[in-house]
Amino acid sequence: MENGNLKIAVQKKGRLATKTFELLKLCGIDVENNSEKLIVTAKNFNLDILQLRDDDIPEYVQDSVADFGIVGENVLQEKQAECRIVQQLGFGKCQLRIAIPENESLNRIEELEGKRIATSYKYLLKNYLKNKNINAKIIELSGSVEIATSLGIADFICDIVSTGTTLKMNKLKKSFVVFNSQAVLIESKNNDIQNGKLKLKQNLQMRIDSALKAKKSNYLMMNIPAGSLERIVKLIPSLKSPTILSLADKNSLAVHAVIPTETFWDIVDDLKNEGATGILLQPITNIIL
Ligand code: PRT
Ligand code: ZN
Repeated sequence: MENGNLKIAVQKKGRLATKTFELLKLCGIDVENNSEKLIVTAKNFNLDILQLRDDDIPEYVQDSVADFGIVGENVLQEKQAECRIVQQLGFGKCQLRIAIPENESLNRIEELEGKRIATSYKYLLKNYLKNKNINAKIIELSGSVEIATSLGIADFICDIVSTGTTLKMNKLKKSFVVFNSQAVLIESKNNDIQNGKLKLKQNLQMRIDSALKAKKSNYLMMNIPAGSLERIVKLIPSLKSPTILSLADKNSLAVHAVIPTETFWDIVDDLKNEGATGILLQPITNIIL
């Protein structure tokens, strides 16, 4: 469907779908999340959203059917598609791990030698074992990998782990990390794109970048005694120089700054000790530096 719209391939249903649509919303893109349709078109941006199985996303992007894709890095690397990672997106975090029966132990990587390991991630596991100089037999399964040891078809498994609950339920425990993954924004390595689309692509990329930066930052506002200004400015890990505003009360000032969210609780006691009052921390939707 060539209509000049930018195209992004996303997971139709599953662990990445909700967060992906949330991200588009944070980018100011208004789109109906109707998973029954293959393609939905944004209402206020020239963007078609292709809703697919996650396994198909790398190929759609590699072949330039979609200009962008959002997929787990585990799937991207497993498929070995010719795609470039534009950005890590900070959600869908998980690990591809070796897991073993809970009553067994695996202390050294060399103990994998000669073992049978069941996985749906044959390529990633093969690469990992090769780098560690281990010869093991990879049993490729397309699903339900966690029951392979109890069925006796493998000694260990290699599967995606997030909370570890699935392993526990199957009397398994986690061992070595084969691959750390999260959702990534990908594009084709083929740079052949029309000018109009390139502008749309850059615009969407800027919106995603700004939404991700905003997620990590908050807007800090407070009133301070004028005499503490120098010391308080030193305490604030501001993205840019903080804004200082005068107040009707000449002995006080208002200070506003964008700060990394995780630093707030580290500095709040020091701010209070310097006399800061009315400390407010506000969420931000977008940041363009
Ligand atoms: O239908 P489609 O093919 O699109 O989806 P899918 O079923 O293949 O994938 P889906 O929706 O399960 O996962 C999509 C992506 O989310 C994966 O490729 C990973 O990048 C990421 N992700 C994050 C996970 C998990 N967390 C996760 N916990 N993918 C799978 N799991 C599974 C895992 O396979 C195991 O069965 O959840 C179980 C383990 O979870 P815990 O929390 O019990 O440890
Ligand atoms: Zn899948």
